[in-house]
Amino acid sequence: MPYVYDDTNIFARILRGEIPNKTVLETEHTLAFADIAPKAPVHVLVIPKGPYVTYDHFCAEASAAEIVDFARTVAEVVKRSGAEAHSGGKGFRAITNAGEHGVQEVPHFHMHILAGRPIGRMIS
Ligand code: DGP
Repeated sequence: MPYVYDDTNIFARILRGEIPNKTVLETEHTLAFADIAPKAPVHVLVIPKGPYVTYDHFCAEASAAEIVDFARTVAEVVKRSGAEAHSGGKGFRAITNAGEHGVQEVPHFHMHILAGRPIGRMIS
């Protein structure tokens, strides 16, 4: 089944400027902004500007330029938060939820960057 992107989702509306956001970083293909309900001292959402529903959709159909831009934006968000797992930072978690079993609420691919306190985990 093809991926079907619903452009009425809240992050599409943020990208169109219809809803305000606290932007952390913006590049040609990617937007990073503060989560509205932060679960940690650092809780940033990183999203591609293109219409991708889930991580696998993004990896399968985004251009190389979009994928590299996204990955580099994640790295820059981590660096700016001071949470690098090297050079003195205490680390972070990068989480992406997909679909019903992945408990995804907003159907526009996003990666949560959580840091600033020990972040619990469900798998070991
Ligand atoms: P997920 O379950 O992975 O789909 O998480 C969606 C996240 O999006 C959740 O942590 C709350 C956040 N969120 C929902 N609506 C808004 C909004 O309007 N603005 C911002 N900044 N974040 C939102």
